[in-house]
Amino acid sequence: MLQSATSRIVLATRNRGKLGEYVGMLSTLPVRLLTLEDFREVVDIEEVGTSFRENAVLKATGYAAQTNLTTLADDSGLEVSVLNGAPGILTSRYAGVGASDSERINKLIEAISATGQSDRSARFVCAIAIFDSRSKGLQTFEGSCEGQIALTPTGVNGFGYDPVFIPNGFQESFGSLPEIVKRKISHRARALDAARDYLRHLYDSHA
Ligand code: ITT
Repeated sequence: MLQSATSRIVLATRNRGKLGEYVGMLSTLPVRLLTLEDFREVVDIEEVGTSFRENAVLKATGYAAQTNLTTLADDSGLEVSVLNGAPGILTSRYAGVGASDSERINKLIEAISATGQSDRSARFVCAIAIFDSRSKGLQTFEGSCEGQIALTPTGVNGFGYDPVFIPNGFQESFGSLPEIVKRKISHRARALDAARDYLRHLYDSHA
């Protein structure tokens, strides 16, 4: 298929781990992938929504308005059963702004242990919002991945809480499992699978 001048999509995230996963998972789509690094003047969008979906929409529409291009944004996080769904939409700020992944993981392990309960079930959730700059249409898609929080972190693959998240059906964390596994079964992979037909339609009609 010939690519038209509009066959571009902005992956609107400052999270390099997410970005790497999208580049891998979107490699078969006939589009040129751009990132926020391609737009030096872009101002960060505040995540003031009350759900993953609302925050993904804020990011997709906010960055599309600044780039004038079709934009895909992702808001995601971890919901832990014994913490009543926390950290949820506050996942990236769980140990304060600027904290490291290991500080966030330690805080999570301590919070679970402080409940005194043995249930370690949790789920990763991902909401994707895509704003089509041509039709001005907005679509959202969601995916989740159920699992358990490990007692201690293992592995160096992935990012964020991957070293302590053991997806159901596996014995190892996303940090230890081969990256190809995460790219098939993760919350992000599932949300993107739900978005694939829409993306194909979008770029077929752009060509
Ligand atoms: P952008 O808003 O720029 O995309 P962010 O890191 O702030 O980057 P979110 O607000 O969506 O993104 O926060 C999601 C946080 O949830 C992220 O920082 C990780 O700590 C965690 N997270 C999300 N998906 C994850 C995954 O696949 N593996 C491990 N941790 C994940």
